[in-house]
Amino acid sequence: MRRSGLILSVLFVFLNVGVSVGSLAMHGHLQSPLYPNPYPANLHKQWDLEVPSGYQLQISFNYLDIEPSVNCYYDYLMVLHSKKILGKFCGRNSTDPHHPGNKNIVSPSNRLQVVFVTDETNSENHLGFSAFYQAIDIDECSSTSLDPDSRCSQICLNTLGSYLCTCYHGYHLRGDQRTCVLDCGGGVFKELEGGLSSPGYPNSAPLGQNCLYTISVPPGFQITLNFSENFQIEHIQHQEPVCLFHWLKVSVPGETPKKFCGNKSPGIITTNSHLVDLEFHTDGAGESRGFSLRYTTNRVECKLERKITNGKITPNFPKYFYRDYIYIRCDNGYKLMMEGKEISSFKTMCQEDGRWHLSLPQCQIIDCGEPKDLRNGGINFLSGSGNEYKSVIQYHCNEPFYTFNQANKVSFTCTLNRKWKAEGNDIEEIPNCYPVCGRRNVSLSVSGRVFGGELAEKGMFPWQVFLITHGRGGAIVVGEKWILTAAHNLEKSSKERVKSYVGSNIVTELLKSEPLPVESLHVHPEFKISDFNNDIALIKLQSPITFNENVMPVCLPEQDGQSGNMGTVSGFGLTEEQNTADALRYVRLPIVDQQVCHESLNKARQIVPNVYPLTENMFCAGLPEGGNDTCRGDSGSALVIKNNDVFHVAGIVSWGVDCGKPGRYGVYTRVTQYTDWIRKTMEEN
Ligand SMILES: *[C@@H]1O[C@H](CO)[C@@H](O)[C@H](O)[C@H]1NC(C)=O
Ligand SMILES: *[C@@H]1O[C@H](CO)[C@@H](O)[C@H](O)[C@H]1NC(C)=O
Ligand SMILES: *[C@@H]1O[C@H](CO)[C@@H](O)[C@H](O)[C@H]1NC(C)=O
Ligand SMILES: CC(=O)N[C@H]1CO[C@H](CO)[C@@H](O)[C@@H]1O
Repeated sequence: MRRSGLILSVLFVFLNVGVSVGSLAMHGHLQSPLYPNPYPANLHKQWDLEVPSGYQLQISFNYLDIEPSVNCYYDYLMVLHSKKILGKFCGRNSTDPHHPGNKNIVSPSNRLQVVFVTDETNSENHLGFSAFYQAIDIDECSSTSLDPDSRCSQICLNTLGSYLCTCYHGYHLRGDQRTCVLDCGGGVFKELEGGLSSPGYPNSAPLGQNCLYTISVPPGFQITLNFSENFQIEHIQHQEPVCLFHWLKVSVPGETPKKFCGNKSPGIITTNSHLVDLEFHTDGAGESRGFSLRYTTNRVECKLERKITNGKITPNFPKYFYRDYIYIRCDNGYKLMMEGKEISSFKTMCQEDGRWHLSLPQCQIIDCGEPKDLRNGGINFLSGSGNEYKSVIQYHCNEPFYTFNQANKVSFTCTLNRKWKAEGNDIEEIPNCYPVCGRRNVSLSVSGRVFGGELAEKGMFPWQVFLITHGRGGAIVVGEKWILTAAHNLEKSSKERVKSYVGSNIVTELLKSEPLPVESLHVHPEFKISDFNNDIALIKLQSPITFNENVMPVCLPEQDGQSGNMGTVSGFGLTEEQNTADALRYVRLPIVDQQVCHESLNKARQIVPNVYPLTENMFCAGLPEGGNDTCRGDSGSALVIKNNDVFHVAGIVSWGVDCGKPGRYGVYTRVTQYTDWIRKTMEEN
């Protein structure tokens, strides 16, 4: 507004000049009549000179020769302005006291009258005068001719033909183009700190003002106002509202504006905002000296809503402000978790709204996950829990049915790399639990001194299998998936027809359970039904048996049974001839010398033709007096020998001539001949 006002006034002046130039000359020439010849007598001639307004008229003489006389009494040239004589001239040259010389005469305005008067003679032939006049610019600013109502109140600028008024800093020119009033100042303050005050402060503020100031700094900064002590805004006593005519209103977005007046400085106002509007208002009366303030800003603070346990915040400052970054790292053994998910690193920035752009994560203890299951074994925590860092676990096998190989470590620790590590060992593989063979988990009520068909107690022969193929037979558990039997039991049988039952001594109970599903049959390749040589076969099960006190494997033999050694044979066929048993029975029988057995069989061959030849793959067991023996239905069952409390399968019930007759012995497959074949078959299948 103020600037455009200035431009308007300049245009206005130019307009005046333009008009004047059109009708009035800027300069002119005048001379005495007849010049350059002597002037006539009895003259009274007047020139009314005028130049455009806004200029002064200046006249200068380039020649003047008028009869000299005291006070130019006879002839003279007179210059007047509004009847006021500016000069009266006569004389021949500048030595004459009334001669104008080189002096210019300037009119106070744009007009001038020149009068030339002569008396009745010009006897000395004076030539008269020649003069120029021109418009010269008035210095209105220094001129005292301007009437007081036209003078500039502050700064006057002289211009060609006119003048301009302007104001000191902090003031602006009013509509009269002449007087200056105080500026409201300010407008928008964008610096992070600064000051502002009401117009005229600390002198009286102009009346009828409504000055607006806005402090606007970037979001993320908060403005604090610090009002100076010297504060005075008109305050009408006992008038409600108190700040009725003059006031300072402070507005912060989202809050009710506050009005201030009176003599008490508001002091410090913490706005918590990056935008503050101030309105200073005066009406047409009263007096206020106003206010002055300095404002400062500080960055918004982001608070840490909680401590980080088991972790570190960097950098570590007492407070964090807008644009600060923090990093969080967890202590060794802890991991960064955010919203239930693990993150690899964490960094967050304090935002302009005083919040972190990401909320703080947790440091959670690392864990190694569930340790691997140990088949036929279990895990105990030696220390720690939840699979957490530094927990120590110990594997154990389900004793007494399974056991580790001695070399294996059984303790594992949850390490920093989140893996279970065996102590003092780089191996992460867990050990295996191997079945314990040749043991029984029963305390027998009798010492087993009785020979012959005794009923077996529960768990006494846990390796005993009840086998049904084309008929009833027996078999021997030798591994988790392996059953040993006589080859002739599987003669003309398919794996589907082979039904194996374990876990009880009672046939009717066994038959209530599901038979063990068979995967494959492995009859010794050199078995011949014609001579019963190599009467040995393996049955592979589809899934491993879990051993317990009722089912356990027997050990394979390390060495041959010597003649005279006592063996024990169990079986479901072991009773008087022709009768099959419901309960498992057993007999203890001595191993018979191979030569004695030969002879026994030779004798039998005299009565019974086609008695099979006795080979080195067979041995005999039994009592010379007969009575207690194995018989049909026992085929495939084990003859075991106990050695250091461990039972080994020495023989498989194979064949015999009659059952329980004196001088006759049962014939058994000599298992020591086949341990390599058994191990190879089990490894390869
Ligand atoms: C407020 O201003 C006064 C004087 O200008 C100064 O002494 C004082 O320290 C300031 N207060 C704050 C909090 O800035
Ligand atoms: C049988 O096994 C259990 C553990 O399952 C054991 O406590 C018990 O002593 C064992 N008994 C015999 C006679 O070995
Ligand atoms: C055969 O076993 C029975 C027990 O069932 C026993 O009484 C008998 O003495 C045994 N016979 C011989 C000859 O050892
Ligand atoms: C310089 C000059 O011309 N001076 C003359 C002025 O007039 C007087 C007579 O009035 C002469 O005597 C001067 O010589």
